[in-house]
Amino acid sequence: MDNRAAAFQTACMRRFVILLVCTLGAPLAAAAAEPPTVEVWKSPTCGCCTVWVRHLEAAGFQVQVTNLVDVAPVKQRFAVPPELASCHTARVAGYVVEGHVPAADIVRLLREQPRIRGLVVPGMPVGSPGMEGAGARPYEVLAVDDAGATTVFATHEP
Ligand SMILES: [Cu+2]
Repeated sequence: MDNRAAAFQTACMRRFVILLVCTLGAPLAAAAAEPPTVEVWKSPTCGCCTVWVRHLEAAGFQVQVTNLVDVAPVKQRFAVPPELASCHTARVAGYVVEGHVPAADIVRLLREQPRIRGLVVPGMPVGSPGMEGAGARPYEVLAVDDAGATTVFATHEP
């Protein structure tokens, strides 16, 4: 290949890359501006679940709620370890979100995109979003990896 052919090929390649960035970049930028929809499964009578949904909406998330008398099969389907379970289960961008996880931690999850199954707040700690009230105590948001092992993702003080 002579120099001119090589230069032409490089120019073509550069144009191709620019085109690729332009076509892929626009929808990605739009996606970044608009947070993805959060799907939530909860019991129809769960009050704290509804307050948590309102908390997500107030933070700018679109939320799609499915009411189910028995949420356990959903937790099983998304491989939420039973000992880490809470009242409601959610999915966003392929991650599972179990329990009263603050919206700010979901925003961080979507920004950092760690290789984990999702985030959980086991039980229903008083002081977490949707569980406001007297007797708030510190609680942790845990990251669950694909093996079901946990690490602390965030700690929240009352
Ligand atoms: Cu709850």
